[in-house]
Amino acid sequence: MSVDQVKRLYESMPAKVDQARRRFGRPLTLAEKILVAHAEDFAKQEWSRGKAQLRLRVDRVSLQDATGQMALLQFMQAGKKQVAVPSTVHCDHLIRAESGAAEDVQRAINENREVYDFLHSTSKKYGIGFWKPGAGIIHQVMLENYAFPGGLMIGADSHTPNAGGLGMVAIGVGGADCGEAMAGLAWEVLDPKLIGVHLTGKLTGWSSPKDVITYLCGLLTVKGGTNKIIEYFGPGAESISATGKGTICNMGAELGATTSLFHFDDRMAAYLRATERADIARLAEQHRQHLVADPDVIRDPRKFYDEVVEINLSELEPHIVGPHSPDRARPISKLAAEVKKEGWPAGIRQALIGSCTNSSYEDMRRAAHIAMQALKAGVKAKTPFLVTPGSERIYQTIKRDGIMDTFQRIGGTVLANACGPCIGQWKRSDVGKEETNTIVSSFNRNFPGRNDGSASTLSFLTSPEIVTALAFGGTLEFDPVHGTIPGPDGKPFRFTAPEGEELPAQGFAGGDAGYEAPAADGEGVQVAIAPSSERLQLLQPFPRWDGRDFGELPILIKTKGKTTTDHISPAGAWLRYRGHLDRISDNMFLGAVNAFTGQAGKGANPITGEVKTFTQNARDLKAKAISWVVIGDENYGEGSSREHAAMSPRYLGCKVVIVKSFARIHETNLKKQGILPLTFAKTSDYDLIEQADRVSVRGLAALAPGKPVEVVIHKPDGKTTSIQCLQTMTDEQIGWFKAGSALNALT
Ligand code: MIC
Ligand code: SF4
Repeated sequence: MSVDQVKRLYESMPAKVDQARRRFGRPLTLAEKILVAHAEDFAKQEWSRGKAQLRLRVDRVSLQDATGQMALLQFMQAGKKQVAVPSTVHCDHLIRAESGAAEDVQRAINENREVYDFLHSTSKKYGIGFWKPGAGIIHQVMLENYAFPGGLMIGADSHTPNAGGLGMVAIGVGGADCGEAMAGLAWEVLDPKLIGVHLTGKLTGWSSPKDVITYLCGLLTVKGGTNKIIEYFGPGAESISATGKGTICNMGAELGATTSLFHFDDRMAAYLRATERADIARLAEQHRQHLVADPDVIRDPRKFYDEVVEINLSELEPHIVGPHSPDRARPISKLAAEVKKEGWPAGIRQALIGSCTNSSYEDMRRAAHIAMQALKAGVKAKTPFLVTPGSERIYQTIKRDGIMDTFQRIGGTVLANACGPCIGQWKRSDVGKEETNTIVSSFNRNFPGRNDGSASTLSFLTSPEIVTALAFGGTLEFDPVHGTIPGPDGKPFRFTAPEGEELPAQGFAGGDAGYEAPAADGEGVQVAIAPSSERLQLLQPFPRWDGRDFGELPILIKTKGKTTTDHISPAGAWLRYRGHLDRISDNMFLGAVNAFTGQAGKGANPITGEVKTFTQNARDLKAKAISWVVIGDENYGEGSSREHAAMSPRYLGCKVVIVKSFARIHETNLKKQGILPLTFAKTSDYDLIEQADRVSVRGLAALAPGKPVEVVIHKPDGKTTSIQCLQTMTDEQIGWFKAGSALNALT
């Protein structure tokens, strides 16, 4: 977005915000100001938190190479010549960490040539900016180049909210949402409730931005932010750098939040200037009052936010979360006791820093400060140490400033500027497949099987500086804040608290950032997909609803416990097939735990009784033209924005998903793909459903917003039980269901 467009947005804000203040009869929070300023039609729009469906005009769309393939395939079906809003594609997810930055990028280019060519040529053709493999992780690149205070962005990745660190409303969505916004349609989202987080005190010593969010994850849990925006404010916010704010907003995705953001302040202005956007910094300073909440909101937040959380940063202890869920939190000082009690292996096998959440200059500086202390004292790292910088800009800067050298001197490996081990793109050979082992990282997600494909790996998340110190302690029983480790002379060695400036004193290093602009006229650019490709497949429209109720459908799977998108559609090696719906559907539910047996990935075929993978069973049902249902637990579909977790079930015959509760992005993805998402009105009805049951859904022709749906459970002995289920579909979404998908409804 050009400076002129930002200027126009800011100039349009006072009148719109004023109109909203009059209509709502009260002052506004920052999130509300931004939403109001982006309403498609403020006057016609209904505003009601937690109820209304907002139609918004977004300023930007961001895509990465794994989810972006489907987003672009769907965009292409709309038949447009150019994208209607500024958009970029970032090649970051497909690079496997194996031997170090340069070799890994080259290998990725060779292995993924077909996909990169597709992304490159579609970008060129349709007016989309292209960030080459190795240029950086989407969210870090967005923060450095495109995010700006007061803007509204959507991105096909759940950690898009990273840009909230610069005061932007940035929301993770499925690829279909992106495709539609790029085709020029308004974008819809449930008017979110608002959580205000009031920050007082000051981050000092070992405490870091990561601890704000890991602490909050423990407090609010992985579903605590669902359909809510988290707005941070208060004097403590000033003690956090813009990139630190980014860390907090990024990992707000782990609360299921719609997004998170901070009010505009001088730290953001400083970051904008350091990343060569002084013009935007100046504009934001001129319009400062519209880029923060109204003074009355700050004075009396409880009146204007739905919930308020108080955090005194001066008292916040460093936290660590895990294993297996980001809300399993405790202060680092309490970890050793829990490790003993739970019998987790205390020895740390790998320590990893970086990722989109924690790879700023400040993060690297503070981690290097810890490493330097150990180097000076002659203490050796006890675990392998892997570093993923967030962008080429960070990579070049830490190289110039000797930080990379410090990491290498402690035996660390600097990997490509990419997702790598965070998303299972990690060739690890130090442990056996089923071996229970412990790793620590500064990443944001730790679902089973995520990093190295093994559900036996226990992954703990904390700040980069604590991860670095733990690499020297080699055990979860070491508390770097209070404890000591043996020095080379046998005497106890104690780390002092990390230090590190937030921005490089000499400015960021330059170099080839890895960006390629689209063609001025894309008309002649060819986008080719070989029919024999196993990586890319053109999409065929899903069939329309046939107008009939669903009668006695078998249950393909009833999941128990956490069913994240990593359980439904695992990543890692499967990232290879993200552009090929048929191929990727072979991974469907591989990680999901079968409630009837406790086993992951497998279940009895509802017709033949044979135990096979859920995909094999689904393909068998599909061949017999039998549709099926999914029964799920709480916060079903938590985590990633990948719509494959909705498309594969849809493609293999799923008609309805009935769960205790949904995560926001996944529920929308199901609606977009024409699957009926229902929740049990009475949560305990989940327990009524047994393996051999059949499920009917009645009254579909009368589907209407807010109207419950009757579901009938048929027992094998002929008995039936009728239960009530709820749905959250708007008129438009009911239209998608009837058309077979949102895309069918468009064309
Ligand atoms: C993730 O962190 O889980 C991912 C991989 O970035 C996903 C996107 C994907 O599955 O491609 C996300 O966060 O949405
Ligand atoms: Fe990549 Fe991990 Fe960030 Fe997702 S969370 S964008 S996989 S670095």
